[in-house]
Formats: sequence, C-alpha cells, structure tokens
Amino acid sequence: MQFPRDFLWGTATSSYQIEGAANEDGKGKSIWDVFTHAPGTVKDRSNGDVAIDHYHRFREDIRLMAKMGIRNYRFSISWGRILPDGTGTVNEKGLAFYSELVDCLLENGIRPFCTLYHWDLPYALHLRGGWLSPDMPEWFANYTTIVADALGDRVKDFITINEPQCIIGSGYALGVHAPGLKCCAADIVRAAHHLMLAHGRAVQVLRAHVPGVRVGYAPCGDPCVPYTNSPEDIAAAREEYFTVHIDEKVGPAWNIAWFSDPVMLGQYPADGLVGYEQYLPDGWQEDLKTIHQPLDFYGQNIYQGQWWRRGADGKPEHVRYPAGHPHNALEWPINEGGLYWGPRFLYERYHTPILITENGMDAHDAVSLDGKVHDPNRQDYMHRYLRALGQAVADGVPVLGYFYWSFFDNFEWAHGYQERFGLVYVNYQTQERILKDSAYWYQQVMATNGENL
Ligand code: IFM
Repeated sequence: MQFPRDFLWGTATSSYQIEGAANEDGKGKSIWDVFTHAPGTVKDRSNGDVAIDHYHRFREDIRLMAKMGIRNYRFSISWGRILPDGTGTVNEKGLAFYSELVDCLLENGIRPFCTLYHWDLPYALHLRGGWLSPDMPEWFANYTTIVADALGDRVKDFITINEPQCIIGSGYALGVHAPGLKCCAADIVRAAHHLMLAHGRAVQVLRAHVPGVRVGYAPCGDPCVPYTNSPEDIAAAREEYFTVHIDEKVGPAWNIAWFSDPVMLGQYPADGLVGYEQYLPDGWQEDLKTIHQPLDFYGQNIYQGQWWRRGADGKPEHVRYPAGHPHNALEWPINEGGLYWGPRFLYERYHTPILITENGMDAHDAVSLDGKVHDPNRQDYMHRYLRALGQAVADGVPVLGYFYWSFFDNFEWAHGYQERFGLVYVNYQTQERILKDSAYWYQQVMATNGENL
C-alpha cells in the first residue's frame, strides 16, 4: 500500500492508564483515583495506583519505543499532577515530570503529541461540579495555559480532549466510568456543551501561547459501514453516521455529529436540536463562536464498525453480525471497513485532514513457553485495518497518520488489567516488558512506510 511520504506512524497511551505514582510528588487525586477505590467499579478490582509504573520507568520505556522505530508518540497529561486542586497553585514537580518526558522523547528522535485531557479530571473540580459546571471551560483554559507555557517550546502537536463521547456517555450517562454519574438528558446536554466550550478555549490558548502549534480534537464512535458498495447502502450508512436520534435517557451522549458539528461547523445538528435545544444553557448560540475554532487535523479513534444498508422502508437499516463474527476480547466486533468509511465520511463532512488518534485490538495475550508473546490475531487486525486506511488514502482522503492503541498493555478502565491492547506485553507483578510479535511486525510497517501491507 502507498502512504504519503510524511505519514505519521505512531502509538498512543494515557496518563492514568500507565503512569502509576498516584499519590507521589504532590499529585492531586483525580476522579479515577477515587472511582477505582470504590467497590464494584472495576471488573478485577484493580486500579491505576501503580499501573505499569511509567512515572518511574519512562526513560527506559522511551528507549524501548525508539528501539522499535517509533517516531511519533501520543501521551496525555494528568491535570492533577500539575494543578493538584485543578486550579490555583502549580505543582512544579508534576510539571517537571512532563518536561523531562518531552526532553527524553526528543532526545530519542520521537515527536511528542500531547493530549490535554484523557479523562483524569482533578477530583477537586468534580466536587465543584466537574463538566456540569459552567466554569469548566475557564478552568481548562487556565490549565492549558500552564501546559502551553511549560512545554510549548518543544511540543507543537496538541490534542485537546480525548473521546468526549466516552467522557460524557460512560462517565455522566451510564455511570460505568468515573465519576460514575447517571445524569438525565438535560444534564448530559449541558455537560457536553461545557466540554466543547472547553475545547474551543483550549485551542484559543494554544494558538496564543505556542508558536507554530498544530491542534486537533479526538472524538470516537463506531463508523457506519455500508453493507454493500451500492450507492443506496453508502448513502444510508452516511446518513445514519451523522443522524442524531432523540433519546431521553442518554441524550446525545454517544453521537458523532452532536460532538463534532459544533466544533467543526459551528452549529449543532438540526435534528438533534429538535429534542435537545431545550437543555442547552443560555447563550449557547454565542458560545458556538468559541467552540468553532479552526483545527489543523480532525482526530478520530476508530476500533469497530457497524453495517448499515438502505432498508425496504427507505430508512437506514442496521445489519446484525452473523453468529461467529470475529470480535476482540472486549466483544467489540472486528470490521475493518470502519477505517475506510469512517475517515472518508468524516472528511467529506468536515473537510479537515484526518488523524487516526487511536486504533487497536485487545486480546488475552500470554507469554508462551518460548518466552515470547505470539499475537497473530492482533497482527491480522492491524493488517486488515491498515489496508482499509491505505485504501481511503488511495481514494483521496487526506489521512495524516495512524496511532496504534496502545504501546503497552495497561489499565483498561472499568475492565482493569484482564484484556491487553499493547504491542508491548507487561508483567504487572515484575513490570517486565516484552515486545509482542505484533510489535516486530509494526516495526516493519513503519520502516517500509506501509509498503509491506
Ligand atoms: O483504553 C481506551 C482509551 O483510554 C480510550 N480509547 C479506547 C481505548 C480502548 O478501550
């Protein structure tokens, strides 16, 4: 497959999932520190207190990345390491950690991509209302200013918020992620609006404080994949992908258009407004000007895909997977069409270059008798998905890069440590790292710029 010469091959992680050192060097508690210690929140009763101890091992971890040929690395910052109370006094040790991390990446020839928010909200801000508070956009802008001023001389690539749908959907609607709330649709709409306003404020801050910055957003959601390549099915899948269904229980929590149209087009989708305009805070139309900031790339996390076709009644119709359809360890169906149609539909709608900020496969990996970790399913998954992405590129979709989730096995939120997404196996007792077969395979993909796919 042919990928652009400057295609960004990379891997991604997030702070709470790898760092550990939950209570060290002045870090404040995040909502995940509190949530994981409450009974019944995590499947294997684990938490991120130690995780893979990256906080103490980052130098060797980065050397491992460099050895593998990784040239682009997406990490996130723990807001509470820098501002233990979310606002107010800066914890210099927390800032120093990220500054050293960035230096180490650059020394190893790795370009840092910094995500400002990957779910670990300072608990102190949650107690002040969290995403339900209209003050969140300014708290986030203040935090962004501190990060931009500290790292912006070396980091030029920023992602504001990771998976807004998951933050609101899992954390505020279903209550399965921190902070564990089950809000009504009115509060969900309000929290989502504050989140998008926070994104817009962060972009303004980054542009003002970081010369030469490139900035994007990283939403998620399963692409609708046409069941056949007929024009009818393609149109039905596109229509469904961007439709907002009115749901009085979870509101627009999982929707693509609701979370991306305001950011990318400066307007809420009209079909969503029919049900949800009543819940938007006063002044929402004015806020759209702040929410809608020009972006350098549109990031998207894509793992799965759902089949859709044109039904006999003329409406989009969901096509269920047959028995035995392949899926990952979390039961997510494998459908590589998502990495073709997702970028294609998103580019058609938002006219902004696409960056695949996450894609990956989790499995029940284990160390074999030969001491290696053989993960042919992950390799096959990546091969299929990357071929689909290469086809999107060949068909004219500007895709800037691909970040595999995740470099390491790590803490998978409410699922704990049972399922593994990494290219690098981690023994959670000894903290030993072992490159899986897929890591060696991905090394070749990166080295040949995808020509071996
Ligand atoms: O581990 C998560 C990550 O934090 C956000 N995107 C999906 C990944 C796999 O579930």
